[in-house]
Amino acid sequence: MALQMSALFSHVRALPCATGLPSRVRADFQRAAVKFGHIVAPGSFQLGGKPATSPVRGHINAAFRAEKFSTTAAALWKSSQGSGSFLTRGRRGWLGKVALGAALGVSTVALVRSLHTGTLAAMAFKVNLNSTGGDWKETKDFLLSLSVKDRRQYYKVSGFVPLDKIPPWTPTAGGSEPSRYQRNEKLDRKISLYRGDITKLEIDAIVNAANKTLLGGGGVDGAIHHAAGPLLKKECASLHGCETGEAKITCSYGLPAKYVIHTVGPIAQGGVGEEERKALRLCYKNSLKKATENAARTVAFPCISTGIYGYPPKQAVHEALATVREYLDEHHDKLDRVIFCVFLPKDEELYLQNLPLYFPAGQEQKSVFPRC
Ligand code: AR6
Repeated sequence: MALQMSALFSHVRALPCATGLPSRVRADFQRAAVKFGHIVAPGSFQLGGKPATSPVRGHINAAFRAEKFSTTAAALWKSSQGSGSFLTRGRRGWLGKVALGAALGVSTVALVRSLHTGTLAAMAFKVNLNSTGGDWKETKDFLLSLSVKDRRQYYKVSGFVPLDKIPPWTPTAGGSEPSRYQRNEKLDRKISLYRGDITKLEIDAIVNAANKTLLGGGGVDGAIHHAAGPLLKKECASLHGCETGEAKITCSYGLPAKYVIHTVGPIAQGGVGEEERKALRLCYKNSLKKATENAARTVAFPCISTGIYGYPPKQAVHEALATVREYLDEHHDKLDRVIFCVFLPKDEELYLQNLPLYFPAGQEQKSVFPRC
């Protein structure tokens, strides 16, 4: 508990608007500091200082998860509300309020309970995922600061699918074709084939097969925007589009996934050449790169370009599997699971046929090179 309190106080110190506190609230803080002086590092409780960063949120969340702090200060909390000047604006507002509540000794259990019933969180920050009027930056900061469990109350989709309901694919012996890659045991349990709606997956990131505007469309793109709510489009608009083969990342708002990675596949209605093949590979590679850059360890892909953009699924499956295999060979320590999320039974069949070529079983492995 000492550690958690110390973290909490040091982060209260870090809250940027703390310098603007009214003297009454400042005094409350100082009283709280004295009260917890025996567990707070000397000199760690000062007002003013560095800007709030995500570790601030992390520590506050960590503090929430602790069993309890001490006594009550609800009245002080209420009075600071009345003063109307404690971090009332901006994305740090709710953080400050939560930090104040905790720092002043509201039991963590009470804090958690009030967060769940929406009292404290709702007082501090109104989350409205159905309105275009909301501030996407504040909402994003708020949602990304929550644990998966706390975020569940904001899902707009029903029947979410957690990772433990998506079994890893077990390498099996290849069919008639020889395996194209050597076996790599480090990749065991890192691949899944899942047939269903990608918008339901409660994982770190889902990939969207978007278009260059990033402003939504049909197919999986339409499903993702519909389920995420209008703030997704607002954040996407701030990204100024995306070129074919590139990838950009956003918050997922009402979706169970934490992030959406938007990529733009090649349009292949006139046939597939080297350019389209390379572009499709880039979609997978750049999406995985975006995931690892953002510490997203579980990622799901739809069958990019194989719907409205007309890339033949029988060819696309090889580009998808080869690119993921090569990326995982190099970065297996940064990813826990890559899920091929297919929607159509014929795509599931294609992946079942081809997975053993890229993720072969040890004993059954065959060489890609002809024997002399
Ligand atoms: N979950 C998983 N996969 C899905 C879902 C879903 N909810 N819905 C469709 N799919 P497409 P594209 C599969 O057409 O070919 C949009 O208008 C679908 O069965 O969504 O890259 C964009 O804005 C198919 O296998 O994407 C672009 O303009 C795969 O998702 C354009 O379509 C991709 O089909 C992009 O076309």
